[in-house]
Amino acid sequence: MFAFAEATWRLRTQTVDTRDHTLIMGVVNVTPDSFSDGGSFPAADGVGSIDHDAAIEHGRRLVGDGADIIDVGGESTRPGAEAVDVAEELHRVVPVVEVLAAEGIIVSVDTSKAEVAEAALLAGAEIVNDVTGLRDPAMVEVCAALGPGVVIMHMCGDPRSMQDAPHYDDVVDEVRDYLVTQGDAAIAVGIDPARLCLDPGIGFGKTVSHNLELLAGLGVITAAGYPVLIGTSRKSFLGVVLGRAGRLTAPPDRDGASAATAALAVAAGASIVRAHNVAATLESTRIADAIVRSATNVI
Ligand code: PMM
Repeated sequence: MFAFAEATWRLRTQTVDTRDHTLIMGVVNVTPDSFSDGGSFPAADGVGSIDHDAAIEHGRRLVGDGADIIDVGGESTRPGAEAVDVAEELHRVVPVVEVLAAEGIIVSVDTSKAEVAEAALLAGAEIVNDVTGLRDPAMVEVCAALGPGVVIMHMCGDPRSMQDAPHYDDVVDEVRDYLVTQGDAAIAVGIDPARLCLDPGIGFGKTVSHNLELLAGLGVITAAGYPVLIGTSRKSFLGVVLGRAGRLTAPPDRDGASAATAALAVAAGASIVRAHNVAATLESTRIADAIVRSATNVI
């Protein structure tokens, strides 16, 4: 607990740090079917068409609420979700990235496709958020060539299969080892270590117990020395835990629970928190920020 260590993260054209506060990454899912609602923009006029203007407006609103980074994604990673082809993902994501980046907003692109990452970076994105943790050598090449901040996330399997009986002997150690190995491989092909950020991938090929153990052991992952991003916002394990307490929740009802996990992640040394409800996350993380920084000063 109270493991505050200032982190610096080099992005494509700028560097961010956590001297003042834990960074908040607001979610803009430009998809017709994100599981978490409240950040998903299908057009009213039919399947597959996307309301870019509403997505852009939502990104601006999240910045107004205090988001430091906006994460724009065009492919749902919901368990069992169908893959989206490159052309469709480009169509969903690039116009949104272009407008928000031109307004000076730090934009992250949530994609596992090298072509989409490249187009988004050329449109002004600063960060590639790859939920497949740089498994694709073409993605590594794009990141080495264009120099974005890179989020390496752990996922067991792929979104279609990841919740089929995931098993770990020690989830914290295995996830940490995987992330460090992927980071080493990225560095070996020329990605600047100062541009890497690790994410244990809460909900991606993990049972409820695995998710809770990862959050309890987050300090083991932050101790690897990279900035750590954590995404718990509105996820189903929160619904399961709340259900045990007799509270049945849809994803948008889980913002209090999400904010609680965000505060605990800050206490364990996380540098970036990914959230749908940025205002609620800002309140919980700023309090946690004040506490961990005060503890550092006492020591
Ligand atoms: N979770 C979702 C999508 N992208 N990226 C990172 N780095 N970490 C996460 O935990 C994560 C992510 C889940 O999807 P949602 O945006 O629909 O909630």
